[in-house]
Amino acid sequence: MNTTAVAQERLVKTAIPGPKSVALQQRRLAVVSAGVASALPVFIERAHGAIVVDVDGNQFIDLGSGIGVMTIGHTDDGVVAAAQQQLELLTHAMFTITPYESYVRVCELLAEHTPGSFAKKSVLLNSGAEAVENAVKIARKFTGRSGVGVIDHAYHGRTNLTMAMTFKAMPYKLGFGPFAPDVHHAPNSYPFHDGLSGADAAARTISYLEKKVGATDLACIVVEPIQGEGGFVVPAPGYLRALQEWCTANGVVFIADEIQSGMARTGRWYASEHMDVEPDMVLTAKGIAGGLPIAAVTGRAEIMDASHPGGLGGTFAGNPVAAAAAISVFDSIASKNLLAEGARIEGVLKPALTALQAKYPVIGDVRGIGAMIAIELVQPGSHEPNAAAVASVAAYAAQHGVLLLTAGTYGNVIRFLPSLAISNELLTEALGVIDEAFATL
Ligand code: PLZ
Repeated sequence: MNTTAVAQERLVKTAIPGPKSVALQQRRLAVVSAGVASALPVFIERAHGAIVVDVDGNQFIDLGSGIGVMTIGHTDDGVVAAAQQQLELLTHAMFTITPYESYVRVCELLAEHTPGSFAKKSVLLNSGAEAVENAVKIARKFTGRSGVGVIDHAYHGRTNLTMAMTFKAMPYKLGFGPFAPDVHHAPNSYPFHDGLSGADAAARTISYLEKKVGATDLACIVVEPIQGEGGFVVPAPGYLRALQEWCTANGVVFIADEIQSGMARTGRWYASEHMDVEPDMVLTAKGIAGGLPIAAVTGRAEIMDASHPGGLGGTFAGNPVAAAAAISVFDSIASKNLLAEGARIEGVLKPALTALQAKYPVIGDVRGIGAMIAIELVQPGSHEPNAAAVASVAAYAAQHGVLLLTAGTYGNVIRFLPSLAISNELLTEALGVIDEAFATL
């Protein structure tokens, strides 16, 4: 199949959703669990670069990249070729039965590109939540402690432990408990709302954990350097650094969940690099393999070796096809200098969104780094959330061929996490649609 045949242009041919999507939605409702909802009932047939094509032939500018997965672009030629080639050679072996080189190569690349120049080792998994689970497991084994510190507005997954670590009850947790014990939320740094310096916000987080749990009972603190589902909350400068220093002083493993913020999304390999921290463990998933499912825990060798042999694994974990795709993504980011694209995209999005903010007082905050930018919508003149405005803007954008993702504990954030392959022209065109959407509010 010629994947490059998708023209990089927006095209709305039918009502959204179109008739074929409507028909598929009927079939879906009969057999897919109601628990699996979709933000937009538009069925996607193909995609390339920054354009997604639905079954009715409508072409959308994709500003969400499947929640930050298609970082180097949909059906990237290198990823497709690597996966196709690998499929014919070896589709599965199970690394814990008989190893293969690509698993090792992915771990070498992770050791090279995650922050910190110390010796590192990795374990490969299937999903982000599974990476979080394993990170906690390893930190507990290493420290002999059980407490897990997380911060308000965090998102870490949908499994039992990671539900406990995720902040927002609806839709992630409500009625799904009881949850894994010994997980403790502490206040985060949220400059738009708390106005605190990084040092003051960190002191508040630390004091909370010291009082509620006690440092000597904490195995780890898990933080997203930029909170993803929470609404691209960028902590105040110095916040993460102070948390890390406290962790180091107290024998607590400092874990960066970079599942959404990592893999070149912010113009660095990992967002931690913007914040002057070298986490003891870094978690990677989403963008690592151009859409194939693979995830990783990478950490200081002595921590990663804490598990007894046989303690870590999983049937599909580190699958050879997904590993081949991951190697290709690492190669593309390095050889095509994709780290430069984050700054380019920020350079288009931030000024344009700031200009919209001046025009539409419903936009309370513009924030983010690289290709991870968000706007927080408020009741004009206040910091009160405005989820209704977010829903209207996203709906208008979808009707006009722009896929927008929402976020935030209060559902009042629009996040922009386009592929690094998106052109300035497409970005500008999408921003024009968003401007119209605000004008119709
Ligand atoms: N940690 C920081 O962003 C996944 C979830 C979408 P999985 N975020 C998108 C949804 O509605 O399920 C995520 C994340 C951070 C962990 C995860 C979990 O990664 O691969 O979805 O398990």
